[in-house]
Parts: sequence; C-alpha cells; structure tokens
Amino acid sequence: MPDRLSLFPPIEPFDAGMLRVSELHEIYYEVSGKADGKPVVVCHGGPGGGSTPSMRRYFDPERYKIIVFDQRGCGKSRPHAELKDNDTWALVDDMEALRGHLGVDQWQVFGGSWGSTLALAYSQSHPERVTELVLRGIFTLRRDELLWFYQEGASWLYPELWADYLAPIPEAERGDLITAYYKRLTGDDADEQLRAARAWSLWEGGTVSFYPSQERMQSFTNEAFALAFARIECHYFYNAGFFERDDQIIANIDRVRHIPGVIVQGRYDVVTPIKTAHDLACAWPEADLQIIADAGHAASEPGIIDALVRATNNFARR
Ligand code: STX
Repeated sequence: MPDRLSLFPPIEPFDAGMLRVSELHEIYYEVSGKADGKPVVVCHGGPGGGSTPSMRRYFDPERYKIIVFDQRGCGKSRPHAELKDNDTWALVDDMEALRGHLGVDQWQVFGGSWGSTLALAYSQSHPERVTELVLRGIFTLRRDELLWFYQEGASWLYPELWADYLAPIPEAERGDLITAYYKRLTGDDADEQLRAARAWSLWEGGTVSFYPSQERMQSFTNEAFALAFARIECHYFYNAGFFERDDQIIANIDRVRHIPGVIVQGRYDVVTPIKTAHDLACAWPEADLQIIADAGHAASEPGIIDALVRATNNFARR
C-alpha cells in the first residue's frame, strides 16, 4: 500500500469567541490556520458530539482559514446539553450567522457522520455559499439508519456492547429503544438521566472505530460529554431530524449537485453503514465516492485521514 497522508501538526486558534445566536443559546467558535486563507467550516458529529482540536488538522494551515464551532448545547456552547430551541434548522441558521460574523463570503463545508447531514442540510439551504463539500461516514437520518444502529442491526455485530446498551431499559420497553431512552434522557431523575446518557454514549463510543479503543470508550462516559451527546442525539432522532420527509437529504440533492464533492466512507462503518453513502452517490453521480477498504466510522481511521487530507489538499490547489 502506498504511504498514507497523515494529519497536519496540532495548532492553536488565532481567534476564538462565543457568538450569541438566540435568546437562549451562544455558540463557541474558533479560527485557525491562515488568516486570509481559503475558508473551510467543520461540522462535527452527533449531534451533540462537540468539536475537538484534531478537527483543525485535516487542512493545510498555510493554505486554509479553518473555522470550527460547537453546535448548540455541546462542547463549549451554552447552555450545556440544552434541547430547547435546538434543531437542524437552528444549526443551519447559526452557520449563516457565524459566516456573517466572520466576514466570510463562501466556504468549503467539511463534515462527518451527523456532520455530513448538517453539511448537506446547510448546503441545500444556502448552495451559493458553498465552494466544495467534503463528507465522511454518510448519515442522512432516515428511519432505517436509526433503526439499524439503535434498534437492530449493529446489535448483531457488537452483541456484548449491545447488552450494556439494553441494560437501563426494562424488557417491556425494548420494542422502541429510542423512545425508551428519550423518556429517561429528558426525565427529571438526574441519576437516571446520567445512567442512560452513559449507556447510550458508550454504545457509540465502542462501535465507532475499526479497532476498539478503551481510551475512547472511557472518554465517552465522561459526565458532561455523555449528557450533551446522548440528550442531543436522542432529541434529534426522536424528532426524525426535524425533516419534513424521511429521505429529505437525498431527495433534495439536485440543489447541490453542481458543487464539487468528495464522499469518504469506511467499508466497515457500523454506525452509519455504507449503504447510505452508496444511495447518496447514486443520486449524486458527479461526487467522488471513495470507499476505504479497512476503515470503520471514525474520522481518525488511517485510511479515512488519508482520503480526507488528500481531498482538502486537492481543493486548496484549485
Ligand atoms: N451519530 C453519528 C455521529 O454523528 C449517530 C457520530 N458518531 N460518533 C461521533 O459522531 C463522534 C465520534 C464525533 C462523537
């Protein structure tokens, strides 16, 4: 196998702040790399996963102006784990507010997993603002995708972790696990909320990468992370992503088909299986679908890093 590209070295932002986006919410944002470089905005996963410093490292800091933000209710955004006034269309509006605040005219939109959903929802609302799309681990929040991961499917691949995910839910409620979790994650028993949040979050933390990582699983049970991640994800999934129709993202693909796009997908992605990337690529034949033969879902898989860095390097040269 030829040498794989790796992440750029760690960098610190040269600008960061909080942007008030509603009466209730303010969101954290940061800007790294080259101040007058090619703008790119990163959409993190979950929803509710928050940004990480490693997200800056998929872009050449000598060519890109790298904009990273925490979506409503997670990471450093406040109030923490808040579900009120928190939906897909609010996040799309927040991206427009952030773009205006930073004086950016157009930007590349980069996102994995739920970040790919948000990147596509944003681009379909504001196609004229998007120079390129770089998407990974495609997720479009269709009912079948949710059932695969939270009801039956992935359960067949990780039965031992699945048992831990089932544990907080009494047998009588297991016919609809998203609803059962939603009740507990939004109920007033704080202990039960945290127990459910940890179990929900650990299920994803344990299945996200090709090789298991004890360190990642540990970090997914962190109280603040688990509460935001589980509460926000479950809120979005219980509400079907706040979309009007189940296949909205793929049905509206014509709005963005003219935008240069790269789709990077791990063959053994258990969280957002490759069928969705395939369905998207069939509806969007101009996009460059790259299947990574030895990768799961995580952005940190070596083959995924290679393809993503290659894509951003190629777009920086255009
Ligand atoms: N959630 C998919 C998603 O967006 C169903 C996602 N999965 N893991 C993550 O995000 C992080 C690793 C970013 C937390």
